[in-house]
Amino acid sequence: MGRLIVISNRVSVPKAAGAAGAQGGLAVALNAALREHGGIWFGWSGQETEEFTGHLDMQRNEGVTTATIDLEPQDIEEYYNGYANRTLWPLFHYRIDLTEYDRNFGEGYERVNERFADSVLPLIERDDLVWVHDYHLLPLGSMLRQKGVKNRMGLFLHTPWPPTRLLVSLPLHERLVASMLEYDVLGFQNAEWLESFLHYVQKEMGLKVNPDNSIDYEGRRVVARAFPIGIDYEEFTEAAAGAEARAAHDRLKQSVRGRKILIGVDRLDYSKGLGERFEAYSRFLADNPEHAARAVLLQIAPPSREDVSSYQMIREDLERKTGHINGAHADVAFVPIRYVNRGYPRAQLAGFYRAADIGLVTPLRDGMNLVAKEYVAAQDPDDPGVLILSQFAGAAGQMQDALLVNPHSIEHVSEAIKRALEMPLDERRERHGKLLASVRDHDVRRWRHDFVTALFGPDKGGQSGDATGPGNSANAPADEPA
Ligand code: ADQ
Repeated sequence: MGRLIVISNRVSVPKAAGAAGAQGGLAVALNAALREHGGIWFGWSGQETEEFTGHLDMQRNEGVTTATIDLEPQDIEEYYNGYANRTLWPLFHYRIDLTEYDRNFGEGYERVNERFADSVLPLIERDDLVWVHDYHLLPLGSMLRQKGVKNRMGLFLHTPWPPTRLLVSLPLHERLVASMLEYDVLGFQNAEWLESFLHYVQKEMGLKVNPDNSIDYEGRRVVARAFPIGIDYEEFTEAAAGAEARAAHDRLKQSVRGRKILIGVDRLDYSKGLGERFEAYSRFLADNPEHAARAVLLQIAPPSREDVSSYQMIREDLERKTGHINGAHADVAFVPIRYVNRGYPRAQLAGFYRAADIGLVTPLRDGMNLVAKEYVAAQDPDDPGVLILSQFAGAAGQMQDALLVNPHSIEHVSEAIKRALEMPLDERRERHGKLLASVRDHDVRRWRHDFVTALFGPDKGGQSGDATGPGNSANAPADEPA
């Protein structure tokens, strides 16, 4: 059985057990997959070097081998800040108004993908399975093929896939998508993004999609499927029940002195709909004076991609809105929005979620959104909070028992907040029970099991012929991370 070669833009080096709480569920899941199958996690170190050398920094931590390369400043500017985060990220989140089409970005993207391919090539052995992650590395598989790699290779896209009518605004879009068809497995977060991808290959490339959603391309069969990602349910519920979470829960509860708590936890990103959320909260305060002084919105938003100007703009916009709303509604002993720009250890985050009466998850567009799932997993089942979830998050398909909202409508979100605050205990419990079952059943272990099984292919008991997606793989073994 082959090893796994996981390739992503950045690599998360596994931490010792005591520090495990600092790692995200995705990193934990990929490290578990690497421990089980053996192999290497390869990517950019996050470090800058004056001139690219291709030097591989190999490390072994907690049973997992990582290999990283440094990139030079022009690579980081054109590939990472440029094509990945100024071109593909906004376009894939339906924001062509923010999408920058710069030839240098495209060239830098191809150059860095080529550098990734050259650097990882000597690490790949004959029977290895290659699992590439995300929009940074779409053409990597085709570059590896050009260098003679015949191994099974798969790509999982963590973001949405945009509708064809938006994607065609990208120069050289045909070339980008054709390069993706060199993978054996293409994984998307949900049926909607998968459908958009299949629409593109049919309409723009004239390819036929088989009834099982596979695509025959240049003599090979490419499997395209939805693999909805989940959280590490066990790890998260354990963290939520621990002492660190309880302390964080109590600290937050005491600080609000009996007021209801609404919580938002998002990377500071325009796709997360934070400005619209603040406006909806402001509308709620104005329309419901009886609730206004009895609720607090805690918005945790660690800055990300600070070298990109649209991210600087959203930060300024949110600071202005917070100041404005707090100025209008605050009292000497009360501030309606607590806006915090920092990260927290996962256990503390779990405690904050548990303390909150409402989880406010209102992205304008999101591949999946794990915060919605974490919020549900952290609740007290006897007295759970209410999840308000954007209908445009990939998670909405699996979380129909949340209060689903259109995040663009401040009236709609404001009404949902009121409804959530007034929801009777029976209804809260019923909704939460169904949501919890779905979060538990579609956890990150099942996600990686389903993807790796598909990557093995039909000869090795894989499910590549199964068009119905992970919803049908309830028999997936609950394989434990080592
Ligand atoms: P993100 O856009 O980063 O991920 P999300 O799925 O919500 O979005 O994951 C964010 C993670 O960061 C969560 O685990 C959350 O707990 C953590 N986090 C956020 N703020 C934090 C803070 N202040 N302190 C500590 N932790 C914090 C991308 C896609 C998503 C997709 C994921 C996984 O954009 O749509 O769900 O990948 O595929």
